[in-house]
Amino acid sequence: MDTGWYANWQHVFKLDPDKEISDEALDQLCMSGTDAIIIGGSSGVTFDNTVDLLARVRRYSVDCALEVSTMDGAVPGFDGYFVPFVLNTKQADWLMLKQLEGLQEYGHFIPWEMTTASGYIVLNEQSTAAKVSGAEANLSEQEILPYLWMADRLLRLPVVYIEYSGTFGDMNVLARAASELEQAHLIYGGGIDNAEKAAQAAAHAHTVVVGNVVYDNLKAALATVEAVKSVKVSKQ
Ligand code: 1GP
Repeated sequence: MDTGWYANWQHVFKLDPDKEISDEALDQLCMSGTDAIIIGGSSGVTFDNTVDLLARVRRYSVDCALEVSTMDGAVPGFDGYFVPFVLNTKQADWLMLKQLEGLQEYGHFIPWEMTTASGYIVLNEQSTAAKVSGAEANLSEQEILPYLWMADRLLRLPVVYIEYSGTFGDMNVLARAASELEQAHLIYGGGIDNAEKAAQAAAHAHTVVVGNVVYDNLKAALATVEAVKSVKVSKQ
């Protein structure tokens, strides 16, 4: 059974602390009925811009989690913390070494009960996430399977994150991931810019993450909440 603090999250907006967002837009996102806001980004994340965005989201009752990708951006006071491990890279930094550095520095202060390792499989070669982490993103469905087994069955990671950041992913791959996982919570993110795509991802993933479209088309971003929720209701 999925018992993580994020277990009931079906829809999440991911906000980048390095990007501007108006109070009006943030109000609509936080009041949209989404289950949570995740704060995280692949570049330009600092303590100051992370604290600032957390404080603004804290005016609302919506849950707020941090995706910890840099030491600078490690900020206390969130409802939960995801620590990403990029599985499909050969760069040890992103596999384990940066995370280890974090523990060496802040290990005594970590709220373990709300801190969760998420195994990322990064599948868009063009994304900043892929470039920064050196991910070998050009993988076929067959090639992805060992990563899923590694994450879910060998390492028993609580979360597997299928990350297509910036482009809408292959839903056959996502469906396959959903059917292969035995215990991990499946998160999907990437290229969701309308209700239809959100619904497609929600058919397979436990949690659907909506990122960039928030900055490009707020109305379309808001429509993804209802789309995800109705797929989940119809699956019950
Ligand atoms: C990024 O998975 C998220 O980490 C969301 O991706 O920005 O493409 O929606 P998009």
